[in-house]
Amino acid sequence: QPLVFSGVQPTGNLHLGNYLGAIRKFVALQEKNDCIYCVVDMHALTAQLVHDELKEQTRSIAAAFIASGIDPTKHIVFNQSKVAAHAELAWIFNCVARMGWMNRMTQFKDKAGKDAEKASLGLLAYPSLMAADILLYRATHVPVGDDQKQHLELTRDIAQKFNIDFTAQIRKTGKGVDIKVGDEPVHAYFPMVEPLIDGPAPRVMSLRDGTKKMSKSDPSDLSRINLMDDSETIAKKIKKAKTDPDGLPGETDGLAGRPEADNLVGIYAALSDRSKADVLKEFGGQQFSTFKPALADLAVAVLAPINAEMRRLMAATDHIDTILKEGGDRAAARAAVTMAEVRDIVGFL
Ligand code: AQP
Repeated sequence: QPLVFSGVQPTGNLHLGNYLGAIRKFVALQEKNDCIYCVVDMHALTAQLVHDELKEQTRSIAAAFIASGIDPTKHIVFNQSKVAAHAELAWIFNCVARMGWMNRMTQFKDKAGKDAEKASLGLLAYPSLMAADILLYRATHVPVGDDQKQHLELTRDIAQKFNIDFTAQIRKTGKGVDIKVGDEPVHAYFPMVEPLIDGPAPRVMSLRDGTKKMSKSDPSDLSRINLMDDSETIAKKIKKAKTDPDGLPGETDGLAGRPEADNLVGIYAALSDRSKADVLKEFGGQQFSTFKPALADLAVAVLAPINAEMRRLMAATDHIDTILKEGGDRAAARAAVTMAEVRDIVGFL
């Protein structure tokens, strides 16, 4: 039975990269799948420990989910800290995962900066908590942007090592399935999750530098389009976006070595649910001075209704708080089933 899980950190304003790389996919997946979407507030402490706006930002991510079209009555929307089992399973995974695996994570290296000794233990263990988020619900599919690929590989490594280390104990519970890892028979409890990364904009790049990903932490606000930007700001940012002097090519091959052009075409394609090739059929041969206003109109048409609905939802927070509370209760009930089995497998009395 496929189960979709993904999370977004309440660490600042959501931007177009978060929307196209993650939230838009969440919306599409809910049509045919059972989905759990989480505001990962425990992860947010790794970015900023003392955070006066954490509650507001948690609500605002939930508002973005709902304003984008996620139905919290059919699926589960909640904030991570409501379900303590995330931390409990993460502790077990801390004991399964190896230090070397964590030290190799490029996100840890980027965020820890030059003096990794001074980074928090939480930042190093971030992928272990992420593995717990996903595997607590025994999720099978995880829609994320391309930057999370390495963390999902680590989630698979943790699941695999747990399955191998505890295979005899899993067999006793009768809750696993027989698989082979190499030639070794393993009774697997946790599934191998599939990352869902594809699409025309799996990594939306900065509008100021096509080689850097669009990011909440970029000091230049012109580098990103925020979901809360008004229409004029969106148009201004796209107008100022860096481009090269050539016009748009007729085919995708012509985007090679042109990161800024590739990025803008990818954004257009993702926003209009088309392929890049299809977008270039329409705009190939034209100048950016023609393409940019069309892109700005499209971005405003998609984002303005989301922006307006987010503002409406944020004006009276009771509704959001109720959704998160009910979602948390439903998530906790599912998590309890996994944790009872995991405690038994591990040997906790
Ligand atoms: N630029 C991006 N393109 C495509 N997808 C992206 N995601 C983030 N940036 C891009 C995806 O958004 C989801 C939620 O991300 P997160 O809340 O875990 O935050 P993050 O990856 O740390 O996002 P930021 O904005 O880039 O923050 P900083 O500046 O702190 O690094 C994930 O699925 C992610 O892949």
